Amino acid sequence: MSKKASPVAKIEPYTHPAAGWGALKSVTVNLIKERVPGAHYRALLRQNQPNGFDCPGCAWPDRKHASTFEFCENGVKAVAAEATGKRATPAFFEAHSVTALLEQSDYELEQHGRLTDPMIYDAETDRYRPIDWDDAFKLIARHLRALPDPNQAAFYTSGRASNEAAFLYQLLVRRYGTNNFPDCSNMCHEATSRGLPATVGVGKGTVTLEDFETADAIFVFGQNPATNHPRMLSELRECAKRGAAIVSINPLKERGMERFADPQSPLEMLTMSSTRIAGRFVQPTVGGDFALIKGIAKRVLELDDDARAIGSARVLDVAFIDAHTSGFDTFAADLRAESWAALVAESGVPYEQIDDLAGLYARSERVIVTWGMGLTQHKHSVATVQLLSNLMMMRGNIGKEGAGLCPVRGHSNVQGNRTVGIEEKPTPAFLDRLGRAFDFEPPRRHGYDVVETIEAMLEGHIRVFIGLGGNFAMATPDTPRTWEGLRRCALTVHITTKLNRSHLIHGRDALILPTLGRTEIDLQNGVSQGVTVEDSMSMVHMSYGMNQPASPNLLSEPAIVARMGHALFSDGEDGVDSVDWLGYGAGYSRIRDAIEASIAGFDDYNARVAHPRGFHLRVASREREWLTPSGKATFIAHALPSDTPIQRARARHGRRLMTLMTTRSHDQYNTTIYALSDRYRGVYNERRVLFIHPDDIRMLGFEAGQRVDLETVWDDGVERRAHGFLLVEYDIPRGCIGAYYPETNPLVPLDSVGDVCNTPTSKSVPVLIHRAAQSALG
Ligand SMILES: Nc1nc2c(c(=O)[nH]1)N[C@H]1C(S)=C(S)[C@@H](COP(=O)(O)OP(=O)(O)OC[C@H]3O[C@@H](n4cnc5c(=O)[nH]c(N)nc54)[C@H](O)[C@@H]3O)O[C@H]1N2
Ligand SMILES: Nc1nc2c(c(=O)[nH]1)N[C@H]1C(S)=C(S)[C@@H](COP(=O)(O)OP(=O)(O)OC[C@H]3O[C@@H](n4cnc5c(=O)[nH]c(N)nc54)[C@H](O)[C@@H]3O)O[C@H]1N2
Ligand SMILES: [Mo]
Repeated sequence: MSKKASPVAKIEPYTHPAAGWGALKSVTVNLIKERVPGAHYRALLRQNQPNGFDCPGCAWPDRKHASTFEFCENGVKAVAAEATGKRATPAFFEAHSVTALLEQSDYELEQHGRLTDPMIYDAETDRYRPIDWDDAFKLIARHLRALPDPNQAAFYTSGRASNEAAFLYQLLVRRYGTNNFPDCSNMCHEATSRGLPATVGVGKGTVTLEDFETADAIFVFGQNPATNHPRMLSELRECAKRGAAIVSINPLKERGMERFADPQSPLEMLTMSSTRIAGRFVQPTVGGDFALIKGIAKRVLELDDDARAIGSARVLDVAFIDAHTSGFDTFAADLRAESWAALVAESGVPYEQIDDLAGLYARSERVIVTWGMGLTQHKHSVATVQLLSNLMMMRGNIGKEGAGLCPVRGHSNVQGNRTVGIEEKPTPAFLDRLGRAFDFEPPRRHGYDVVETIEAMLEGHIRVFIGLGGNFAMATPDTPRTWEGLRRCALTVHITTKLNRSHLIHGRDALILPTLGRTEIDLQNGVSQGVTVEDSMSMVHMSYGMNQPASPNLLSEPAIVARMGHALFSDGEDGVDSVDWLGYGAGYSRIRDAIEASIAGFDDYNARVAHPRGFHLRVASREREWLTPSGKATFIAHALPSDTPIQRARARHGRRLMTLMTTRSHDQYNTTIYALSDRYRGVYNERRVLFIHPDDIRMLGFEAGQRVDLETVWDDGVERRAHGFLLVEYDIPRGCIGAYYPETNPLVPLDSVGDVCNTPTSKSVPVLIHRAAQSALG
């Protein structure tokens, strides 16, 4: 990739509170850089407001009592990226071959702006050229019909798609005959979605925003809200102000968890003051949460023993455990048998701190635990999520006001996508109802997730790849192998707003289908259409775009899916399909009626979602109804992991072996790189940085500011290296290092996945650090 003359890298610790004036400045810079037309500014004021659009940034919910303008720096960046004045037109593609575009960095690709017309790859000129929409749909239908087995096609979804688009998409795919639904969730909160059903019956969180108003303590595991869920900080600020205890559990002391100046608060902004957020910082080793949570639970059990011995009030919620749960005795016996030495060693957290956390947990009447990628992208993530659920059950902290489980999802509608059927392992009940509603027999065989899709591409089994949003080539692990897989496909199709690398790593035939963004007016037959989304706390609401479309030749996502369905099922020799595809594309309330008919919980969908703030989709566990086989919430015991890839690699390489976590900078949205800095971590104009403990730099014989290469320790004979990372001294536990994704994805082996969830272990990669090869310097 080319390196244009770029500003010099600078490392300078950030000493201000998170957000505040720095955020306002960053917003202004962004709007100018993106050349956002003035008329689109008002869109920023209607973000997450009734009758406005749902912010495409993150899945954190909105407050009922709308503040006039819920300001969020990274929300504005997401909107500005979509409302940009820049365009990637057919003339742009005429001027750049795919080979030439491949030389550009992800940051440069993002700068070309919005796509304007459907394009098809032409091998002779190595360029994308325009194609008519109808011809594009016919080409897709031809490829899909030519496959001997529908399971040879994979249909990816990224979590920005609306409920309407996602529902229609899954209907198309299942009528076609497969459950191959790899989705971004497979790489994200899958450990939550697979872990929670076994303990509490539902793979979703149990809290709503109101619960934050009365929680006594909030434990934040593995999350960087100042960057990834900035509106969560306003909530935590309120909690901190009324005296709730906030604990950050993270190998890094993320700045936003220390002090926060709320741009919503004129007083804080004018007086340059700020609010202290977390009162406690616990820094486990990367992947140490499993042992830490188990340690807290063990200590809570001991505190209960002590209370019983002196006849004072029990620490355990015995009434809850008796009435609502099963498996407690086995769980407790396992905790008692675990040695403190092992728990302390594996967590990297001193006993005194574990004791302090257990004391806080036991004293607090109402506790919320929140978690993000720091918990879900490890080998033992499912077990870790289940241990967290156990801990909460010990004191009845589920299904109680002010308390509960709060997984914090990423993409703004990733939770809704799963609800409406983007699921490679659908339940029989779901399929039965869908089949009844549409009078067909849906495929029963489980489909491929993300990792299985890549494996099947490499085996030559998957021939057609269709992506509803996202950037599959960059978001996925083992980059060179993923690229090889994509290039083996007969057809790759991307429904997308902007150019990204996935469009350049293509199959023999390839299509780019440009779509409206959520911020844009979506007219069908002259009627403005809204779409619906479900946030991280199961609130479903309507979103109306308000900007003029980036180009007259864009189609909405539901319209694209509808016309694909029409081309596939109604245009062929089989005659007209029983599903009125074009009818669905022409009015989305009909899609919502279809969702109501086929998915539980959506009664009166159109009516309920018309309410300005939408409605809460029932979560049974929140109401202490346990949809587990036993009908009870279930304690699940888990032994401390042994013989993990990290442990094996460390046995071979000793202290030189490092556990790498790959994470987000402040200036990116997943694979979309807005700019090259990471303000709160003190990094400017550089993405290839490596956060490392100063003593580890010395131990390895390096110096801060030096460039190094990373090499994965894996046992399949494949060499995995990433080059040219700048060593940055950082307050991070010894033996652990951090760097940004997606640059580090070539280091994540395809078969390095979480148990049960099959999520790439993006937060625990065993690596060695080498002096940079000469060629990578300069
Ligand atoms: N602006 C912006 N917003 C976003 C995104 C974005 O890229 N940019 N992405 C969206 C998406 S899809 C998602 S999933 C979310 C992601 O939001 P987060 O869950 O915050 O994701 P990350 O930044 O990958 O990592 C989170 C934190 O995990 C910590 N961590 C790493 N390893 C461990 C560990 O072993 N234990 C613990 N306790 N902590 C650990 C890291 O230090 C980091 O602070 O944000 C969403 N929102
Ligand atoms: N190493 C490592 N890898 C990771 C992670 C990590 O922490 N570390 N995180 C993982 C996680 S949590 C996730 S969620 C995945 C993200 O994986 P993806 O969801 O696949 O990736 P994104 O970067 O969010 O996708 C961005 C692209 O979506 C398209 N897009 C944007 N808006 C729209 C829209 O409205 N409609 C359509 N159709 N397209 C749109 C644009 O073309 C843009 O380039 O990455 C995962 N990969
Ligand atoms: Mo995510």
